[in-house]
Amino acid sequence: MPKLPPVDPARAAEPFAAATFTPDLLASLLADGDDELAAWTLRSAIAEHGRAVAFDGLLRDAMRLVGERWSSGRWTVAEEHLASQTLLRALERIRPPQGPESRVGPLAVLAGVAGEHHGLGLACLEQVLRDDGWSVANLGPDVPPADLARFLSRNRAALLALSASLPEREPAVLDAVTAAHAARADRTVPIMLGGAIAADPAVAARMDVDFLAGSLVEAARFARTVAGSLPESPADEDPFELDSVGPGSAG
Ligand code: B12
Repeated sequence: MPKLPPVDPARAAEPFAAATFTPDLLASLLADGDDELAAWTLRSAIAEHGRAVAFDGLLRDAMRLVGERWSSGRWTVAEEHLASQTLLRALERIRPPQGPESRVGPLAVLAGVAGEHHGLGLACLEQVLRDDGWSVANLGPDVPPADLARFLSRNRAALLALSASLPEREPAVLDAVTAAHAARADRTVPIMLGGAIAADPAVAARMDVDFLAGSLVEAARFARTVAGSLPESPADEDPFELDSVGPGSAG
């Protein structure tokens, strides 16, 4: 049973101190399948620190605990899977509100490289970028490079964010970067690489990318620089369309 903060109805409207929301509490809520309380802890941390800091801190540390308990055998794959699924549902509950501006903001394409099954970091990045006014196409984990290239050639992306965790994913990152460059030969789409692989300096040195993000705070900062350097685009321009994706355009 997770240790929940005490509930006193008379003090319900008072904000909780951030220290109440520990990674240990969040990890337990996630492994209990409680997306409602997990969302509440995340929402409180976001209110206090902002979304990127809350995700880089509380959320990442909670999932690190999940990983430790999984690899030490204290929890099984079942608990890890339940925690991951619960986190996805909790994230759905705390999605930033989507106003009309989210449809006209510059487009960021997010993708896990081929073979990469870790997708929670991308789900977090999606929310951070939406908060900053980006339109986001989160393609999720395990995107084949050829399909990524086709998506980029069909859509007016202003930023590509690639994700990879394990070191053995290096060839897949190189393939994704090569495919992205080939799709937009003018190389006008800056590429940012994130996930644990970006923290390995030896691997990072071999990557032909514009930015290596060790955290969502850094990623948001880079994305703001990119957004700030974009030419003004007409308000009615749809960032999702360069060519139509009708039946005739496949292949
Ligand atoms: C959940 C999880 C899984 C789930 C993922 C479910 C899902 N829907 O994503 C599943 C079950 C699929 C999985 C599989 C595997 N996993 Co796993 N997994 C984890 C776990 C517990 C949490 C990862 C997570 O989502 N964290 C939350 C996110 C938000 O944090 P994050 O990934 O660190 O991302 C942060 C930053 O890196 C950044 N970020 C992330 N992505 C991006 C992208 C961009 C563009 C940017 C800018 C930033 C950014 O933002 C985030 C917030 O700061 C970790 C434990 C840990 N220490 O993290 C192990 C862990 C990463 N997994 C591990 C392993 C070994 C595996 C497997 C090989 C296990 C196996 N034998 O099959 C497979 C590999 C699958 C594959 N082909 O990719 C190891 C990796 C060890 C290593 N060598 O690095 C870890 C560390 C567990 C451990 N302690 O051993 N895993």
